[in-house]
Amino acid sequence: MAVERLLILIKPDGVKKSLTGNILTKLSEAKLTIIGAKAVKVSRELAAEHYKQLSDKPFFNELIDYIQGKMYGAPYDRVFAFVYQGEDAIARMRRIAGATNPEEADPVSIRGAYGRITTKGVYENVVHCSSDTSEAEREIKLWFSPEELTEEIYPTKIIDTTIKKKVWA
Ligand code: DAT
Ligand code: MG
Repeated sequence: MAVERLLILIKPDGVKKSLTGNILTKLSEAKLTIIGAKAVKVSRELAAEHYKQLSDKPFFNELIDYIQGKMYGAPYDRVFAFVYQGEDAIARMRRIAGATNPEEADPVSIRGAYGRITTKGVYENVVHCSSDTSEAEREIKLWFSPEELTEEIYPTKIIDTTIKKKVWA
């Protein structure tokens, strides 16, 4: 079995329900290594790029509002993003996360235990979990820059830029 990486997001419903600790404890059963971690206020652009394969779905706009935490407002309008690495990481994490539809998910999985379907039909399923290695690579590169990860998992290059950058005053 190969070493894999994947993106995990604790979505705004998980943040609002104060489930971060419970979710990380449950995920630690997979015995993987965290190689990146941060809190993110999700822009509309990032949300749409993350879910671009679903852009033709009737629930797309609600999905974008949901991952941005629009309905929760500050201080819950954020996600916690993690990159995990280890043997067979994707299948192991998806098993712990549970099925996409929280009503169909194993009741002891994260989504089965903590997810719900809203009256608008949005699956509030608490976590995002990459579903295969190519999706994982796309998502990790979208959410993290090389210097935010402790390991160099994909090739990098050095470029000259004149971009203005915010630093501590
Ligand atoms: P997963 O998150 O399990 O990889 P996905 O990639 O197919 O599932 O969909 C992404 C998210 O979109 C999912 O976590 C919840 C939402 N979603 C998917 N199918 C849905 C549906 N039929 N109704 C409402 N929301 C849905
Ligand atoms: Mg998916």
